[in-house]
Amino acid sequence: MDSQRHVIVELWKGGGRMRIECVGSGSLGLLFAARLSDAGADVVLITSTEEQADRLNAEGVALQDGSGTIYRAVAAECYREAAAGSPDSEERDADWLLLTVKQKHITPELARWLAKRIGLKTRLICFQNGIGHAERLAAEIPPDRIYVAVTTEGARRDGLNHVSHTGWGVTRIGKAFTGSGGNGSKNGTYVPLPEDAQDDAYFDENEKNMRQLFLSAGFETFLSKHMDSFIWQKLLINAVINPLTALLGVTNGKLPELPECRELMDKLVTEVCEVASANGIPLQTGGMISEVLDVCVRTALNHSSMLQDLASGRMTEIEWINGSLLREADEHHIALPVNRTLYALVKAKERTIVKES
Ligand code: KPL
Repeated sequence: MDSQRHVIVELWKGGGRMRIECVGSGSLGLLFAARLSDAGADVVLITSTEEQADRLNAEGVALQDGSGTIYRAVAAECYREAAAGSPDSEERDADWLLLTVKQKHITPELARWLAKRIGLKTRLICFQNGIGHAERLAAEIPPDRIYVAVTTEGARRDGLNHVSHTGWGVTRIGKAFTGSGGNGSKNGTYVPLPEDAQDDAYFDENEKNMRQLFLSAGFETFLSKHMDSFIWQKLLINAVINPLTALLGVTNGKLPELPECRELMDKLVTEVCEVASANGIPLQTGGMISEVLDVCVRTALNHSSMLQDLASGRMTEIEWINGSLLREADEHHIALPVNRTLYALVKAKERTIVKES
């Protein structure tokens, strides 16, 4: 155990171990559960099926990375079972719920279930792509308990309890509703955000302890007061890369190599920057084109999540990525012809191949 982790674990001995519940046992849920548990947290994974919960309880999470496979014991509960009983005492309340399901699974029923799961001290961190989920959850959950996160950790689920950590990234976490609208803009031009000072009095002890836990688990993590800006940058990246890779059936790295695609990418970025700006998040087109190309290079071998969804006959997240952008654009009377066309093509593709209802 390295010295930093040792200090954290010592710190918790007085107040007990930090209790984390990962709601969603896909690639990110399994990754966080294994590494945070390894770092000393008490972790419970909430699964969608009993089969997965049984496998996890019997074998733990098998986490594979460059240095081999580790097995990490975690407790798992199936969502249906967990829904039947609510936490019986404050002792059992989680400190943090990590919501790692996809947007399409954030139904009013799940929001009500989460609301019951939130005890006196519990806070919820949402790791979804796209926008609109925090607002939907806030219909059932006190807004000051809702956090959003943007992560570039790379993970792939290889089985019910198997996950590969395919690339280390950066994770930013902050309150979903700050009321400040902080976005790094100055005179209408996007200025790259400096990281907020991590010892800022704005962040409370629970937030700082949670960050320390993530750091101890090896995740480069920052608390941020400007999540709006990070969310929109990620939204733009997903709105460009995901539908194009999904429709063409290519890896992320292939996109910039195709001249027709490069042209579409430029147009898509320009459109999204216009909507972002109308929403008070001025993103600079040139800077964002470079950012998208950089992500394509850094994740060159990735099959985007939308490509994976279509390949497996699942509904995609198009509704919460390009679909959300279209709805925002309509409110501001902005036309998004390229986004609209890609949105329609992915919806049509879903109709032809989706196996799930
Ligand atoms: O987030 C992603 C996704 O696939 O959803 C990117 C950044 C495009 C990486 O594949």
